[in-house]
Amino acid sequence: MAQAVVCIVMGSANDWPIMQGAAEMLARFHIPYEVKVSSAHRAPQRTAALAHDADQRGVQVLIAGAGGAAALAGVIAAETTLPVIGVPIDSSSLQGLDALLATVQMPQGVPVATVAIGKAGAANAGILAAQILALQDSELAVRLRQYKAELAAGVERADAALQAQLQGQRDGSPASR
Ligand code: RP5
Repeated sequence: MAQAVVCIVMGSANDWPIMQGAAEMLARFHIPYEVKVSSAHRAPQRTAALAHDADQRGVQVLIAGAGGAAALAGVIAAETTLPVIGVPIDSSSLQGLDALLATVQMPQGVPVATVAIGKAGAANAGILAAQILALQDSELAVRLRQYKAELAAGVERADAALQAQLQGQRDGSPASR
């Protein structure tokens, strides 16, 4: 397997159904990644070591997802100069608002690029990691442009389908007879 250039870390194995979205995006763009469970609160030394050694393993971007009082992304950012993307996870009774605030409200000097809560955020974290890597990888930049074109084409198709449906309703309505 190719050397991982993105490291996905999550606070609990229970976060995987959400964080899988980041992994799927990385796979789509042919980016080798590794996935790890580590917790800022339950395993602080493991988390610090994982972040501290990341660049020596060839990692270029870290994605950290956690719920509740989510310190994971911030603790990782404290231990590395690699870019860190934080994904707040809606795993608590506060539906991720707690994790969002804990992840985004970093003190000056230790940035975490925080994305949306939950599944959309995890997918966007994968795309953002790809965009960072694409600065030094022109083939990856081409794949990202294709992805954007596919998004736009999907909107065109959805609009065409809606227009056809509305036209069908108008054609079938009593007022049009
Ligand atoms: C956080 O606490 C984890 O990221 C997870 O979202 C949440 C609950 O963890 P578990 O108790 O399910 O392991 O640290």
